[in-house]
This record gives sequence, C-alpha cells and structure tokens, in this order.
Amino acid sequence: MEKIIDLRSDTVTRPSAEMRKAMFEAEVGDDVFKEDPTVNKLEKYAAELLGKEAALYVASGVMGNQICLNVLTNPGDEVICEADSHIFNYESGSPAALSGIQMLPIHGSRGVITPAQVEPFIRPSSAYYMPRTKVLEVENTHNRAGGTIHPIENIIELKRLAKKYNLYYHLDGARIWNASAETGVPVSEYASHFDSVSCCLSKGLGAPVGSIIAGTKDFIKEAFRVRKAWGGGMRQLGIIAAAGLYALQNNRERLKEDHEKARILAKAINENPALEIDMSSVQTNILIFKPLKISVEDALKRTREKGLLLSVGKIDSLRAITHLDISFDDIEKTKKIFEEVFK
Ligand code: TLP
Repeated sequence: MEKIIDLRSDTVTRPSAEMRKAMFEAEVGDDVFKEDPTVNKLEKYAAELLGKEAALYVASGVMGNQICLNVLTNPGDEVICEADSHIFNYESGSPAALSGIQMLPIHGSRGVITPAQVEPFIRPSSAYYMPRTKVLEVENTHNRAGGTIHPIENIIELKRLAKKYNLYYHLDGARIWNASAETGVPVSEYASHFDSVSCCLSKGLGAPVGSIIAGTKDFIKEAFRVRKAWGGGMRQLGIIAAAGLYALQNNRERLKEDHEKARILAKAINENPALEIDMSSVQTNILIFKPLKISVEDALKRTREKGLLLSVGKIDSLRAITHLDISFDDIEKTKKIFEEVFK
C-alpha cells in the first residue's frame, strides 16, 4: 500500500525504534511521590536546557499553558495575547473555564505584537472596576501565523513593558525548539526573558506525548499542586517521560531539516498560480496557504484521495507541516499531488 503523506501536524509522528527502546528500558517509580527517576531526570534536564530553576512534565501543551496561567493569575484577571494565538483560539476556552480569567487578544503582524500596540491595552491599576491585566503572553514559533519566529529584540522589549507594569510574562513555546534551531538563539536565551514557559515534546521533537513547563522553584511547586488538582498526577510516568528525554537529547538539531523541506514545498506553492502563500511567513516547518480556485474543503478531500493529508490553517487556508516522519521524497510526491489538484 502507498504510504500516506501526513502533513496535518507535527504531532502525528510515531516513536522511533530507539525512542521505544528508551521507553522500554526506563526506570520508573511513583511520580506523585516524585519518585520516578526518569521523570526527575527529564525535569532536571529540561530545566537546565531552558535555564530555569525547575521544570514539570505535564500531559500536553494545553495543560502546560493553562497551568501556567492558573498559577500566575486570580479569577477576574486579564491576559494579553496575540489574536491568532493558540491559547486564545485552540484551548477550548480554558482560561475562562479553568481559571476564571479573560483574554485580551490584540491583532499582530505574523504573530508578533509590539510594545506600542500593547501598552494602551494595559489597564490602569487604579481602575478597580476593570479587570486586572496580569499576564502578557507570546507564542514562539507562532502556529497560526505560519510557524513564524518572534524576533528576540521584540521579546526583550515586551519584557521591559511587562516589568514596567508588573505583569507576568508567559511563553507558549510549544515549538521553541524550531525557533532556536533556525535562529541559533539558545532556548535558554529565549526562556530567560519569561516568568513561565511551556514547551512541547510531542511536536517536532517526535515524542508520543508530553510537555514541559518551567519557571522558578516556587512557581513549579504551585504548578505541581495545580497539575494534581486537575487530574494530571500520573504514576509510573517514566515510561513516557523516557521518550520525552530521548526527544530532547536527540531530535532538536535535526529540526533544521524540517525547515528546509518546508521551504522546498513553499517554493512550489508560491510558483503555482492556483495557490497563494506569504513567503515571508515561511520561517520554520509550518506552511499556511490559500487555494484560489477550489474551496478549502474540496482541497482537503482531493488531496486525501491522492494519499496526502493536510489540515485547516484558518477558515480560508490550508496548513501543511513538515516533521520527522516526512522525507525529501515525500516532499517531491507532495509537489506532484499539488500540481494535479491545484491547477
Ligand atoms: N497545536 C496543534 C493543534 O492544537 C492546532 C497543532 O496541530 O498544531 N501551543 C501551540 C502553539 C500549539 O500549536 C499547540 C498544539 C499547543 C500549544 C497545544 O499542545 P497540545 O496539543 O499538546 O495540547
């Protein structure tokens, strides 16, 4: 049977034989008692990599972001984010449902909001009748903007603004590894500017499950409590944490290859008059592009019939993501399918 080329997300990867071996051999204990040696090793390794005092292994990116927001806020508080951010669009309304807080989305450019845009939206602390602005959030790389990298200079300027107004600063770094692999800016440099960070092990890094959150010791102590309260206290967790550790140790460098594959595909999309892509958004492994002659629905159906899976970027656009189970040959096949479907 022909291989299905699955470009829906970088979450669709399957653990490699080496990763499964690491899982099979993992030493385990009860993590609710903090006695799982593999989880402890993963958390220590991740904290060091991110340059933070402590880290916590959590079930997913959503859980990571939401625990961070919960720890940093009180009910009634407000969180400023970019309008296309994951935290605002794709987390099932959890800020309101789980923490009783509201989001204030600001339209940015390629996922980036500037201090000049943000400052007017910070609520005056004297206005007791307004929500309290408590957190400023940044997503890097930015999923819905097409995997765009948040420039480090702007990250630093936003931090200055956050500190000026006593706001916490949170990073949704689900794909911070991609940003770092592409720019050469170490993940610890990115993370150093934030009070809390959340990063996924189950996207480009190829682990089957899990995310890491990191911050100060006190922050992680509280996060540990919230994780348990939300049913995220897991037991012999080392079995899956071993995959996360393997992913962090072995699969970060190779992300550049995913970016190269995305660029090859982006070039073909750009040259196809039946497709539209903003080439300046092509920076890492995510491509967001529009079919000009058929609907998004039709495009999904027709590519699927040819063994190619895509997802929806925004209502009017398609999304293709390269990842470690996609070869250069798959990219060539994808280009051919695009020529047949989009003409
Ligand atoms: N993104 C998924 C979908 O939810 C859209 C994907 O296929 O890209 N932050 C960012 C920036 C993300 O892209 C995602 C997942 C998450 C957080 C949440 O991670 P999970 O799915 O592990 O909860």
